[in-house]
Amino acid sequence: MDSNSGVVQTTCPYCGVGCGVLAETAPDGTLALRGDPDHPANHGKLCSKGSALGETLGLHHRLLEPMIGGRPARWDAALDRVASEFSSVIARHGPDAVGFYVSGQLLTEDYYVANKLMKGFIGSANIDTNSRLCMASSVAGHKRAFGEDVVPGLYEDFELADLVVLVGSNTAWCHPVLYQRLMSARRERGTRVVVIDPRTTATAAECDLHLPIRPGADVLLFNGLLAHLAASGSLDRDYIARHTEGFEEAIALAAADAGSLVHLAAGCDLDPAALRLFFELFAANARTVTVYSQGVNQSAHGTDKVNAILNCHLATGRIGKPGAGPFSVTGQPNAMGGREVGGLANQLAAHIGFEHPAGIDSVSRFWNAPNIARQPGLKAVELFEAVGAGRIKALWIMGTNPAVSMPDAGKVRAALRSCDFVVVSDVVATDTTRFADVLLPAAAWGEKDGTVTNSERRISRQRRFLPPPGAARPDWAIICDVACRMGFGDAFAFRSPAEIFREHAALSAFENEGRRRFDLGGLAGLTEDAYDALAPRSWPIHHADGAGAGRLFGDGGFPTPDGRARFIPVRHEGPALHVDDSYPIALNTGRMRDQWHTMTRTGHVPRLAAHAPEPVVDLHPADAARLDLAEGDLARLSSRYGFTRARVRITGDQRLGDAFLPMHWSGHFAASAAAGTLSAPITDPLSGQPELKHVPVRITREALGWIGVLITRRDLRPTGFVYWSRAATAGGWIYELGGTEPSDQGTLLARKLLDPFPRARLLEYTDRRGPSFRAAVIDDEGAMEEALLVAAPGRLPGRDWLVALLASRAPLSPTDRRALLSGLAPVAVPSTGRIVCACFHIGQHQIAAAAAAGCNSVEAIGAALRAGTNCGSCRSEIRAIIATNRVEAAE
Ligand SMILES: Nc1nc2c(c(=O)[nH]1)N[C@H]1C(S)=C(S)[C@@H](COP(=O)(O)OP(=O)(O)OC[C@H]3O[C@@H](n4cnc5c(=O)[nH]c(N)nc54)[C@H](O)[C@@H]3O)O[C@H]1N2
Ligand SMILES: Nc1nc2c(c(=O)[nH]1)N[C@H]1C(S)=C(S)[C@@H](COP(=O)(O)OP(=O)(O)OC[C@H]3O[C@@H](n4cnc5c(=O)[nH]c(N)nc54)[C@H](O)[C@@H]3O)O[C@H]1N2
Ligand code: SF4
Ligand SMILES: [Mo]
Repeated sequence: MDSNSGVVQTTCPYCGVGCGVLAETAPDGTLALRGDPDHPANHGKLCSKGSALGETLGLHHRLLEPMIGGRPARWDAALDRVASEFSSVIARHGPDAVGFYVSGQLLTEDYYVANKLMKGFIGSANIDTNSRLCMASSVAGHKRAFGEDVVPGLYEDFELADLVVLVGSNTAWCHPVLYQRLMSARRERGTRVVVIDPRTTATAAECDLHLPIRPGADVLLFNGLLAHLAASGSLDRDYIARHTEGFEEAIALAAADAGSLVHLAAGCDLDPAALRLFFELFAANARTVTVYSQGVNQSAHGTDKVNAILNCHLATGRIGKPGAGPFSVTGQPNAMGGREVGGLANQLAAHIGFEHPAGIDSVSRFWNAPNIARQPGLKAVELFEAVGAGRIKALWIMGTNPAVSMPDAGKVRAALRSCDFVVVSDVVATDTTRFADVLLPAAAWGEKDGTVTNSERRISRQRRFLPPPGAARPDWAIICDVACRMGFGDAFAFRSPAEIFREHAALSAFENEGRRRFDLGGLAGLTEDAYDALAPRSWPIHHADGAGAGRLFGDGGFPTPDGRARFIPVRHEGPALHVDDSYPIALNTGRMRDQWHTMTRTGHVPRLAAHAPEPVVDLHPADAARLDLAEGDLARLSSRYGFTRARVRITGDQRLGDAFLPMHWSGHFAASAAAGTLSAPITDPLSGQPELKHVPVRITREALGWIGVLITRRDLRPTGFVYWSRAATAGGWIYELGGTEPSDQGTLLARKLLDPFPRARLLEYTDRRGPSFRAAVIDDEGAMEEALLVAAPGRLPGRDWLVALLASRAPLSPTDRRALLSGLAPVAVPSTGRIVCACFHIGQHQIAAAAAAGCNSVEAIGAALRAGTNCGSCRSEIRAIIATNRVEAAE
């Protein structure tokens, strides 16, 4: 940190790319954030979410003081209460009657003390993390093949590869800066890119070959690839012989499973010629990187999917070499750090598991913790089942929103409601904080110090550049205070995150002797100053100085007893649940470009909301026709577990029979749109990761009698509506409303939203012929404070000008007032359409107009409108709009 100039180097709190961010405070106190040109992950670039970080620092919904039973309390009282309830449950029912559910949003230091408290001192391993929903299959796959959870490669490999295969990864939206690094390399050196995803994603829109695979068929595909590599003489026999075990069994099963190309293509529902092309590309390119994420992990057979991919890399010796390797990209900012400390219930600490008593004894001695847990604990889905069944009586949730993000989320909410004692540490109010008996306000990004580890094992500092608001405190300090009150003061007397980090580093090296690659021994003696100045470095780190490690396993040396990697024979199984007459559509869930998870932070930023303002379910045209659904209809989706509602979008990007729903909308942003409510709590038997990418659903049309829009400064959670969803806009919110009542009843219902305002401030107009209703609320300065429009479906007037009036806060002219009542804009406001470029706020219609006027490349659009010239996250969408324009022009 350069304290003189007021520039603080920190790390983005969103995805696992782990981009460096500079936070600069000007002399007048204003804060500016930008990409850190010196950070090796991003070299100064940020994506749309990273670029908007400055807009998330407001105090919207921030928790500012502890609460007990919904009432403000002092820290002392709250901490005493947590410690005494946990201690008393443990005394009465034993340590396994309590649980922690933590998160990859936590910093390594927070994570370390939470894990140490539960496993070392409470003596139970019932601490699990949202990484169970995210990375568990990759962890299990790495451990089976390599003996340890290690990602062998570096980001540079994306740039050095000749072929990059993206499997179940919408990299363009979910790891955008890394994706842009790949795209620059592709422009410079012609890297071939293959995308394996059932959907035509933004990532698939820009590749050499897209394989729209049948959901869940990845094991079959990679078994087919392994068989092809063997049959075509593309194996690295030397690497196999010197560094691996089990090849013969794996190839035998793969060949039998895959069968002929025609059989294989039918199983994967792919064109045999495209499949062959992929196999040939893979066979021909020694420099191949295979990137994978949730399309692989979030599956009932996710671990097998991971190993099917690893088998192909081991068989070709393409591992840990420049431009070659399997690459599991991590989701959350500190998914990797959580794995390092042992945050998963089936790991103990520092990459030591529960398999060997010697390892457990070693940690027990290091921590001086005779009461250490000796068995794995409950994994997330089991943990919440135990809460629901009353076996877990006290639960502490930190930095995650399981009421929305867990599968079968309705049941999770019921479990939380029934639990005797629930503690939640969060930075804002969420759907989960509603269930808290004790609510603890945590310091947020920018307000706390610590470290995170990104997908390439690189540890970076998050540094504080703001004071925590109100009484908010960093998680590590909260956890240590509770531990002290439970009588474990000696082991939790940490005064700083640096002190915790030193202990974490020392544990990683303790009695290690080269057995575990995760080793931060070189950092165990870091001074406070050196910790403050710590530059981003990849582990293993054996020396205090130096650049950190490079690639691993290029010349074998796997952390298994014999130093060899394991081939794992795997057989195709497919998804756990099948579609049938009652639930005929396979629902896939995942991410949108500009929202982060349950929208607790990104949902409040207008320019991030504009890209996807409503919960939308994507359907293939033929499915929509079969289900009698039209574009923009409100759909009801139901699975065996629950139901949600979302708008219909009809798109050829979906496979026939599949639908896609984003995972982001919670009860804070829509009436009932949480994807987790539909998802099945069915898990991979090895990793415990739930199958979030596949659940059979039924989709029907809600016969809406009316629709409405409320444009307002108020932050509301409306009740009594069949449908509402909201999106942040400049100066307030836009609420979409709808109901199945006849439209006059709908008007009455919607009109109630205006009850808080005195009649004198209302302008109202009911059009009996329509019938439609329009109203506006005028503030003391004569500006529009709120506007409500209600009409029959398809009859709502345009609202762009009302949104502009809300933002302007200017007093209304007489013309504006007349226009408010007539429902017609006083002057024609050109509609920008859905926002595509979040950085410069450029909409679909503007890009289409520029394309029609002759801008026929992404570069030309950039020159004309600036769209796509900053973070680049929208470049593939711009390309798609240009292509559509070309088709339309040709017709
Ligand atoms: N914008 C944004 N970025 C994020 C996040 C966010 O919330 N928003 N979250 C971060 C986190 S925590 C994570 S874990 C990552 C996730 O990053 P990704 O894994 O890239 O994201 P998802 O959209 O969950 O899923 C990826 C793709 O898997 C595909 N898929 C579904 N089923 C299958 C299948 O059977 N086989 C194959 N091959 N593909 C399939 C889906 O169609 C989807 O396009 O993103 C991180 N980055
Ligand atoms: N259907 C479906 N469900 C999914 C997925 C899917 O693809 N489909 N993906 C899964 C995956 S991969 C993931 S990672 C999860 C994510 O799911 P969640 O973990 O539930 O998502 P977030 O919204 O990131 O929740 C993080 C919470 O931590 C809070 N927070 C942020 N910083 C801090 C901090 O420093 N301290 C504390 N105490 N709190 C903090 C935020 O305000 C927020 O409420 O969702 C999973 N659920
Ligand atoms: S790619 Fe975007 S979200 Fe991910 S770390 Fe970088 S700036 Fe943050
Ligand atoms: Mo994740």
